[in-house]
Amino acid sequence: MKLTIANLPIIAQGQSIFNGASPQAEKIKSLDYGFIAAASLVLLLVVGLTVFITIRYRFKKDDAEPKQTAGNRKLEILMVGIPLILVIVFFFWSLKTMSAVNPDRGRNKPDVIITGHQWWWQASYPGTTVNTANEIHLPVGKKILMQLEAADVIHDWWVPSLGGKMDMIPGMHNYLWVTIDKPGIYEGACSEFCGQQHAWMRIRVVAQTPADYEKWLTQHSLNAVKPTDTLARIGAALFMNASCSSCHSIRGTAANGMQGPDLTHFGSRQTMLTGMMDNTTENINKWLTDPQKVKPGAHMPRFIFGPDSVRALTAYLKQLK
Ligand code: HEC
Ligand SMILES: [Cu+2]
Repeated sequence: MKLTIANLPIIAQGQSIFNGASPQAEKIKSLDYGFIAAASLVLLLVVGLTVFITIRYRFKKDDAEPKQTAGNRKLEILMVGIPLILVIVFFFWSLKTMSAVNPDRGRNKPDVIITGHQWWWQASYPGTTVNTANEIHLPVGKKILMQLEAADVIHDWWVPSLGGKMDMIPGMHNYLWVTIDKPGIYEGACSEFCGQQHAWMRIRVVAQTPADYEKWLTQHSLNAVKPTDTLARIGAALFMNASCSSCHSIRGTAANGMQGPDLTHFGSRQTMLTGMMDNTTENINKWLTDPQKVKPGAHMPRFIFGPDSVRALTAYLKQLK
């Protein structure tokens, strides 16, 4: 079967760290297993001793006051020594994992710049004109350097099956390496509380074979198509006049706003509003009729459109493949 975006398998739907699909995630997973093993042993020891002592030294009739002992050098060394050794082991193991997963970027240039906005993701690809949102396309089998930024408040990038987690902080450039093993759709979410719609700030990484990725990049470098029928033409005119254009860009038109997602190729996205819903005519109609009802707090105002205007706008947006 040929993999297209429509039939790419959704990997790690449960956003699990145990579902690694990158060498970075694998390294983090080994550390996680180490932690879980050590924590389980400590838990077993504590519970075991508690149960043993409760039974062995329970109060019996006619028991005299037990012998009182103060201080026990051997026991104290053990009680401080074991936790100290555990902390030292995990400290160095964590450091080693961190530098293996996310080495210094040196002189490397980022392959993609991802910016967290309340409550959506912008992705631009240096060296191309591509600027897209929410569905982030990356090639498999290549070490990719992501530059992570924030436009407003602190956000946090985390796709568990692709490894590292990284804060996005206004005014700072953070970097994260990722190598994706196989094509698929990987899900993640913003992991730093960033306001009302934080929970709906989902991430979708669309990992493609290098050939498919290049095709996608070429296609998305193109300007937006012109509306092909009357309804869509009315929609395009409305888009320019109803101030949509002051917040959204559609390359090749006068719309060049930067407050909201770039819509140049909106019609080719499968989902909208950071994975909140499928990109269908019905859902776009709902969104344009009352954004605040669909995603309360979203930084897009409610317009007073009749159903005909909404239909025209949607017809236009659908054509922006
Ligand atoms: C004040 C700025 C602003 C204006 C004006 C505005 N939008 Fe938006 N729009 C946004 C923001 C911000 C989002 C992202 C919302 C989110 O996901 O939290 C958005 C999201 C969208 C989306 C979904 C994009 C995606 O990939 O999920 C569409 C479609 C859209 N707007 C169309 C329009 C249309 C059509 C108009 C004009 C009627 C319009 N917008 C006017 C700010 C604006
Ligand atoms: Cu966020």
